Amino acid sequence: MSEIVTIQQSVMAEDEKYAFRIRKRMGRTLMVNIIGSPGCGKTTLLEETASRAPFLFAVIEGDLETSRDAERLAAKNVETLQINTKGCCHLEAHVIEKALESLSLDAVDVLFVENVGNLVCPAEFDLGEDFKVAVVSTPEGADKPLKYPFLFVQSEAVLLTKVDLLPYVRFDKEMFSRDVRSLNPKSPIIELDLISGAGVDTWVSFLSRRLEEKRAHADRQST
Ligand SMILES: Nc1nc2c(ncn2[C@@H]2O[C@H](COP(=O)(O)OP(=O)(O)O)[C@@H](O)[C@H]2O)c(=O)[nH]1
Ligand SMILES: [Mg+2]
Ligand SMILES: [Zn+2]
Repeated sequence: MSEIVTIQQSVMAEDEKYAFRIRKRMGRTLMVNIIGSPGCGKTTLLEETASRAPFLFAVIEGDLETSRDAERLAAKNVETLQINTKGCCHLEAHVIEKALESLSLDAVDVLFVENVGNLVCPAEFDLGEDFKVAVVSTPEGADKPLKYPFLFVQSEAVLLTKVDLLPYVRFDKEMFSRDVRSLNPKSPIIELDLISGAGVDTWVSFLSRRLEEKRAHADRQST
């Protein structure tokens, strides 16, 4: 048992080196790691972001199989690279570093990673991102923050998607907000209806603000 723990720790320590290099390489590009269950709306969020964002972005897509999500984003003229993890339930920094070789980031303001649909281990891996974002959709139920606390502690924004379905599903929004706040007092909770697009502007403004902060920070570092 203790051996397994040791191996896991050493793999994660090794990955921290890749994450450190990626963070350095990003320069003025904001890197955002999007984490949520399968079907919560991660790809739809990126499609809607493409229609409204004043910044240019690229996406690294993580899925076990297929390049369907990459194709959806390519149809929106977003530069996308699909990673197939072939059974692995999260992305790791060494895989991201390899993927970066095939992306041209020169003209890109923001790099999104759509992580493998999973609320558990993606939260534990540093990909070299500026911050993680947790996505939950209303049909999943309001109890998810306390059941998967680490993701919500780690995330710098919490997105609640499919709010258009609130009249049809049992979702206690007050409990959800209270539980998120108990784990993470600061991060914004952004409500989204990705069918009508309601809330997407708030998400885009949040990203624009974070991009400005990143650029200001990077410029201070280089002077
Ligand atoms: N009603 C509703 N459906 C949504 C919303 N966002 C995404 N969906 C639908 O949920 C399904 C899964 O979305 P997708 O973006 O592929 O989820 P992903 O697996 O997290 O990337 C699709 O059928 C979307 O059209 C939303 O805000 N409201
Ligand atoms: Mg997807
Ligand atoms: Zn995993």
